[in-house]
Amino acid sequence: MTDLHKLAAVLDEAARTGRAVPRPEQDYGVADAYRVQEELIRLRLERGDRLAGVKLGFTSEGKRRQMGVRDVIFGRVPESSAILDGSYADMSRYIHPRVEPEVVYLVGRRIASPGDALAPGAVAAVATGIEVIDSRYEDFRFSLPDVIADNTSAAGYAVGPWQPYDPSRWNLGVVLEIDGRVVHAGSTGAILGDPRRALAEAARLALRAGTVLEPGWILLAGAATPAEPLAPGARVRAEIQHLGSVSFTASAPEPAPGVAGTSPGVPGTSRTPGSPGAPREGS
Ligand code: OOG
Ligand code: MG
Repeated sequence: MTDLHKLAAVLDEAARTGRAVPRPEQDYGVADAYRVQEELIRLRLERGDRLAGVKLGFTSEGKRRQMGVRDVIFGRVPESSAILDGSYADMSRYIHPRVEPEVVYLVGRRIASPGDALAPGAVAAVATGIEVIDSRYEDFRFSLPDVIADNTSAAGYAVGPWQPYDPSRWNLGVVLEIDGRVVHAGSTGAILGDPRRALAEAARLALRAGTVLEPGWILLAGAATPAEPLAPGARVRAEIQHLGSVSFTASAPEPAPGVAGTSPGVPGTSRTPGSPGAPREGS
């Protein structure tokens, strides 16, 4: 367990400093990997962060094929990683970020078991989201335990306007655009074969990780398409049929010291002071 604590500290530091680390040499299984994730989150919460909710990963074949990993994974979404719809994502936080479109559910009641996920009011609302994933491992390469330990590469999330939840609308078109060009298109039906399974699946994995889903939390159901690299200055937009859209712009690089003038999109110019994700976490 000491080694697992050490791994959590190394991954936490990598996320805070935006510097990639080599994959761990030690062998460990999925159960230990979730322990590392829990410790990693404990370190963040200790610094004053809060949980916005949870996420699933590798719920679609497109993602599994892209990353060479087969099992569905569970991670936690820190509030400090929020990106406001229509604003800027602070690129100085990331190592080698990628973006992917997400169905986002708003949890309506406490869910302590997969059965609770089927109760009326379990989902309070639904929205289109974009997740920023940013593996803390060099070259974005990892094994299944590695990515679980690294909190499933969770690094940022944006949520569009909430919509009433209509469970009959489960197979919906999804597009991810960069600078107005469609880079990935798919269907929400690719998520677990039916995205209505996401809440029960999250509850099952949460239970195994020793936690429950709280009302007001979000759930990212897992990308329906492969992820796309995020370059500075890129404008990212995701749209899901009937669920609306969400967008943000990746902050441009800071002007070199001594260069007069500022470029549009410099971090700090367009954010609401004190908004989630505005200051770098831990600074
Ligand atoms: C892991 C995160 C996977 C998803 O939606 O499938 C994920 C990764 O690809 O680095 O968030
Ligand atoms: Mg995702």
